[in-house]
Amino acid sequence: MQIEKHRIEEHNGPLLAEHKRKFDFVGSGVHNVEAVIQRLIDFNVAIPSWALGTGGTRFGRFSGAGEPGNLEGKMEDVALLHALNRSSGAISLHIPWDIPENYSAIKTVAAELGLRFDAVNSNTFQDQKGQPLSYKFGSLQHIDKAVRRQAIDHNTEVIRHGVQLGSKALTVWLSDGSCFPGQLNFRKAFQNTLESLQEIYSALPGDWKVFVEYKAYEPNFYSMTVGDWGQSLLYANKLGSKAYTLVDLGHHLPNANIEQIVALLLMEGKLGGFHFNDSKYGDDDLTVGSIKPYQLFLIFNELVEGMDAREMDHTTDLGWMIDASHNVKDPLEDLLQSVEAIMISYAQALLIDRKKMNEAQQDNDVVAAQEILQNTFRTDVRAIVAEARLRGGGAINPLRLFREMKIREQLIKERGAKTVATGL
Ligand SMILES: [Mn+2]
Repeated sequence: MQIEKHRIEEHNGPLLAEHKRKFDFVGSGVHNVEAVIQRLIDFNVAIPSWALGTGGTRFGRFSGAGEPGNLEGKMEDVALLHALNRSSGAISLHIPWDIPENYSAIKTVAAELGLRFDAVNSNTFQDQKGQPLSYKFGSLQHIDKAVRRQAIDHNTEVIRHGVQLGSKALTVWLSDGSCFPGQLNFRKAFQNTLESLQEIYSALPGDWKVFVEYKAYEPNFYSMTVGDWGQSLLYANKLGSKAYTLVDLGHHLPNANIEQIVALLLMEGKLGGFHFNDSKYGDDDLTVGSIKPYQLFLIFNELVEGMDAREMDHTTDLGWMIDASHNVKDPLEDLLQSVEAIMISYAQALLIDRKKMNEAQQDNDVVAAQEILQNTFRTDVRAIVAEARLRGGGAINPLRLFREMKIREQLIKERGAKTVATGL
């Protein structure tokens, strides 16, 4: 299904007066409100192809209904989100869960829906049906050259799919590591992984990037071969100028200062991409901003400050993606909430008075610095975000319209109650 323009206008009409009242109030206190709105209109977050179905845990999966059963259906879902919020105009494909069978047909669908293809993601953390060699003891790090070869070939195949669709980046997340002391020679595991990544790197087209994603633990619980940002940065630096570190918010040990990591990676010109989610304990893959919204704001504060210091384009110079799982919510509603949380934090970060912040830091005025951050964090910018959405042709309240239109019920009617999206 697609959402027609008039349906959005019918939704916005009765909400306009109240929206205007709120926007005028918050907008009048913001000196650069027009510039902020333009930045928000330009900003887009990619939706991964595995986020359109209900996720699961190792204990079970409780599938929803009306899930997209193929890639076209997943693209249709992303287009629904984009029609509602105008900030989700890209899809990130996971290979082999979503191998495009007919490139030109898929590209036509994307063009019709107004979507572009974001980074492509490889998968050497599972054995696929009919796969000759197993990744049980790792992939790019494996002691057996033949297993490494298989994993390298898979990554170059993913690049080939991405080239056909117009993607410009490969994201490599490895589950490689060890579960027990003594299982691995750390140095050899690193070197095998580096050599494998070097081969993958050499297959990258000239205008491509490779993102090396790290994770502290799980599925390996003693060591991860790309376990933290330092290790990822080591690989990225050794690989070359097309290699970057990718930060996934859920992939840190508890209480890690992610905003500081972001600041330093940006300083080094080595932050490439970002996976948004939230967590209470580990890699919980919860809705963005649902647990620690202040942390999300502090991260965006560093992102904006760091990107501006390097004169980077906020929209295109980093890869932005949501990486979450939806065990108890409708995936589309969850994604609308996640995108909204991202836009709010981004808007707030754009409001920070950098001159005053610098002065406070130069004066060692700790109190003033905290006041600047917290006054901004406590500013309700939702009407500014809604104004950007409105000007872009979206809904004032995407979630409310999703429910008013009974979109999930319509998808169930079209697709059936028993469809299950490909994924974990
Ligand atoms: Mn991730």
